[in-house]
Amino acid sequence: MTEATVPPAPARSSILVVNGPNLNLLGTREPEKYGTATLGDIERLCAGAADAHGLECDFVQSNHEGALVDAIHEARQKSLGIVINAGAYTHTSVAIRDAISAVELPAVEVHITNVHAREPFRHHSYLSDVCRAVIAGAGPLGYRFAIDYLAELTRDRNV
Ligand code: DHK
Repeated sequence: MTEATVPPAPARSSILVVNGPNLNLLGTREPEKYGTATLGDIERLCAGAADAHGLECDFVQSNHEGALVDAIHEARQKSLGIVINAGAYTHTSVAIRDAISAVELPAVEVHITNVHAREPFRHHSYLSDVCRAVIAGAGPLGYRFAIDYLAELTRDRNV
């Protein structure tokens, strides 16, 4: 088959939304900091935001670092981008950082709280400089902003 007759690969239409440790407890976890929205509420928010752009979301939440790395690797073949709240692994995980770098997909780091207004150990992120954008302190809306950004970034692009 000549190059001219090779059909174009179908455009990717799915964003991977990754949530790390303890985010399964949203809704009841320190609501004065994290609010009362559950992880299910946030996933519905993400799905609605993606749908408005003609996109879909895949979701993963795990309390285990390796499971998050595996999920990021799987995105390489099927996702157009990654939204990631790695929870506490944000501040500790070279492995998650390296996974984001390795898959070469645009990623957005999200935090529900403003980590820069919290304890000093939350001010450093291993992920920020390998992500295209960082959103912190906007609550669950941060996930929606991240999806809007990725949709705009990848519009008309077969990533
Ligand atoms: C969530 C966590 O679980 C913390 O470990 C981070 C982040 C902040 C958030 O604000 O969503 O430090």
